[in-house]
Amino acid sequence: MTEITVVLPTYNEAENIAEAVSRITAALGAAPHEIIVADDDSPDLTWRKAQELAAQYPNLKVLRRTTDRGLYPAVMDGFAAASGKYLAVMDADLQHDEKILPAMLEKARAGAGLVIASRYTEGGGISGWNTTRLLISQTANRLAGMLLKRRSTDLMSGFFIVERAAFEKARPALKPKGFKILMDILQNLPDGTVVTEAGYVFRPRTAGESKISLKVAWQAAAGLGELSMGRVNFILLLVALGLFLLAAAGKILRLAGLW
Ligand SMILES: Nc1nc2c(ncn2[C@@H]2O[C@H](COP(=O)(O)OP(=O)(O)O)[C@@H](O)[C@H]2O)c(=O)[nH]1
Ligand SMILES: [Mg+2]
Repeated sequence: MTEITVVLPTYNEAENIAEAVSRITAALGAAPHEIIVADDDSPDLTWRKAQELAAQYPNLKVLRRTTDRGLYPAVMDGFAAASGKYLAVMDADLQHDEKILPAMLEKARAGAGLVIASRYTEGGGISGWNTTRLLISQTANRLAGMLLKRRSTDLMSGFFIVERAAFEKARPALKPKGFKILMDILQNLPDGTVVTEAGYVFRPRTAGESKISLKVAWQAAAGLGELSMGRVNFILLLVALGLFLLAAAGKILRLAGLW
C-alpha cells in the first residue's frame, strides 16, 4: 500500500525533473511512496523526460495534460490519480527542501490533517532574496492572512501534505483556478482538522524559469475575494488592489535591477 503520494506539477522543468525525483526518492527512503508528475504538455518535453525516468523508478507516474492548464488543476489531477493515504505537493524545481519530507510525514502520521512547509516559521527562510523582495512577499502573505478564516505563516506555500480523508471532505468546495491551492484547501478543511507547519529554507532556482508573473499575482489578489467567506467589500477590493500594486512594484524594481 502506498502511504504517501508526492505530486510534482511541472511546466518546463526538463532540466530539474531527474534530480527532483532522485532527491525525493532518497528523502522518503523506506516509506511506501509514489511520485506523480503532473505536466502541462511542456514544450521542453518534461513529460517525456519523466516517462523515461519511470523505467528506473517503478513508483513514478506521469500525467501529460493537454486541457485545463494551470498549476492548481494540475495538482488536482495528480491527487485524483494518487493512491497514497497522504497527498503531498511540492515544486519540481528544487526550491523546496525535500529533506523535511520525513518530518512532515511524521506530523501527518501523528494526526495532522494538513502539514504546511513554511518559509516564515522557526527554521524557515529564503535564500537569495534581498530585503525588498522579502518585504513584498511577507506583506502579501500578511494581507492574505488578514482576510482568511484559517491562517498559516506561509499561505502562498506550494509545499504541503494533506491527509486524503481531510482533502476528500474539502474537495466539493474547492475551485481549482489559478494557483491558490493551499489557501483554498486550508479554508475548506473540516472543522477540528489539525493544521501544523514545518520550517524550511526556500532555495534559489538554478535551472529553468519561474512561471509566477504579474498575471498570477493578480489572480492571487482577485482569488482572495472568493476565499474570504462572503466578506467581499470595498476594503477587500482595496487590499487586493494593494497586493497587485506591490507585485507590480516588485516587477519594476526587478527590471530596474534593484530587486
Ligand atoms: N502543471 C503545471 N505546473 C506549473 C504551472 N506553473 C508552474 N508550474 C510548476 O509549479 C512549480 C512552481 O512554479 P514556479 O514557476 O517555480 O513558481 P515560483 O517558485 O513561485 O517562482 C514548478 O514545479 C513549476 O514547473 C502550470 O501552469 N502547470
Ligand atoms: Mg519555483
